[in-house]
Amino acid sequence: MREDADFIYEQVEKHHEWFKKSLPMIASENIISPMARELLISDFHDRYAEGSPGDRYYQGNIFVDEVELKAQELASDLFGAEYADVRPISGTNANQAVLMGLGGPGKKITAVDVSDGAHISSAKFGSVGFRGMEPITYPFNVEEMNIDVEGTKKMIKEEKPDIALFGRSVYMFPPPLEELRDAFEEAGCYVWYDAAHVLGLIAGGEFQDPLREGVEVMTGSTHKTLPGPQRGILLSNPRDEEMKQKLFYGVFPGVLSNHHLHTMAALAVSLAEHQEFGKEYAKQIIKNAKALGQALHERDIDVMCSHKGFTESHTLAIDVQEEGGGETLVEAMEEANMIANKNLMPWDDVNSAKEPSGIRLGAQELTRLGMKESHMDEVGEFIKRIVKDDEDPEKVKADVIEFRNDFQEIHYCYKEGLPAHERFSFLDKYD
Ligand code: DSN
Repeated sequence: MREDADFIYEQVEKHHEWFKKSLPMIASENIISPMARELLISDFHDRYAEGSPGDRYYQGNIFVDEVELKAQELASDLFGAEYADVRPISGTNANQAVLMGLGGPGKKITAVDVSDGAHISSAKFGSVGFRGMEPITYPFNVEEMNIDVEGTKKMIKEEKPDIALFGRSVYMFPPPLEELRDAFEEAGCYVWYDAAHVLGLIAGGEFQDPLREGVEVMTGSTHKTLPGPQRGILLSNPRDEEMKQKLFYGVFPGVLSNHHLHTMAALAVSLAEHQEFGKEYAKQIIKNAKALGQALHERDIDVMCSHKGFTESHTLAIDVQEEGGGETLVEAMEEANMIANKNLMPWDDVNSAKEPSGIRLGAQELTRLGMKESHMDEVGEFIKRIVKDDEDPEKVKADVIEFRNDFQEIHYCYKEGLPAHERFSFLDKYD
């Protein structure tokens, strides 16, 4: 019914209005650029393209092929990868493709534990389990918020996994890939890195460079620190042709048929933009995350890893068990127009995911809106007023709205300066 359709539009409008007035700090999100966003409503959305450029199962892909080839070229270039597959439609989908190609029942995989910040797709109850495998989890050093080097080295040597998987969703510090290199070589395992959270930092040259540190296949979603469309990517410097073929067929027909062509076009534009603006953007994200960590720490909030500058990425992990736990506090923050998520901390049982003791914060979207280190102090004060002072969220919200008023435009992209949460202008034509 028409009223139902109108209802949906109303909700989206309200959502835009709300986000215009909020501080978005979910570490896995970002705002797509105006040029890339425009492509999401193109005719590419309405088409199918199975297979790969020049080898399709549908007609009508002449220009789609050009875009896919360009996206592959941009991705290869940006990440120094011999092989780039831009077809996965999400990070989890890219992970499933690797598991389809390289994994399988009876194969051994080592991975980070979910409580230690791994993504659910690397868990037994996620994609790894779905492929009939059970991850053996790395020993973890809570002080350092990273996997334990010596323990992991020993474990890889003893277990001799088929695949060693790295990467996390609470990702402050790079895993010690170089230190583990001998162990990988001895085990002969495939080394796989889920870069979703830090993809834009890697591309900007501001995190580690996994494909030069022993990693053979890297996956990721493309809408976090790489501020593209909601989509995935698979990048590899494969050890041989057989590995490349396994990855290729792992994607199609392994885990997808069509691959959502409008978001692929948007991804290509986002990659081009990141080539130009990625370095500067990545640098500022990290500076802002560190500054936010410092601002919270000075306000007596327990940000993990104060002894090592809180983070080397966009992410901060905060222990709020004393202040009421993650669930209660992110709800109060939301009432004050600060959007963050509750998160498991290493000491939490995975079954307490709904009521964990931590909060995860990301600085990538605040940075995209033009904020710098000095603004992080103000953001820290807003958070403190909720977390420490238990102030009425309505009062904090009024101040958040006023503060956010100065940050309405998108940066680090072509057509920089356009509004971040405007109503889509094209809709007016169809009223
Ligand atoms: N679950 C997402 C995150 O927030 O990290 C990644 O898919």
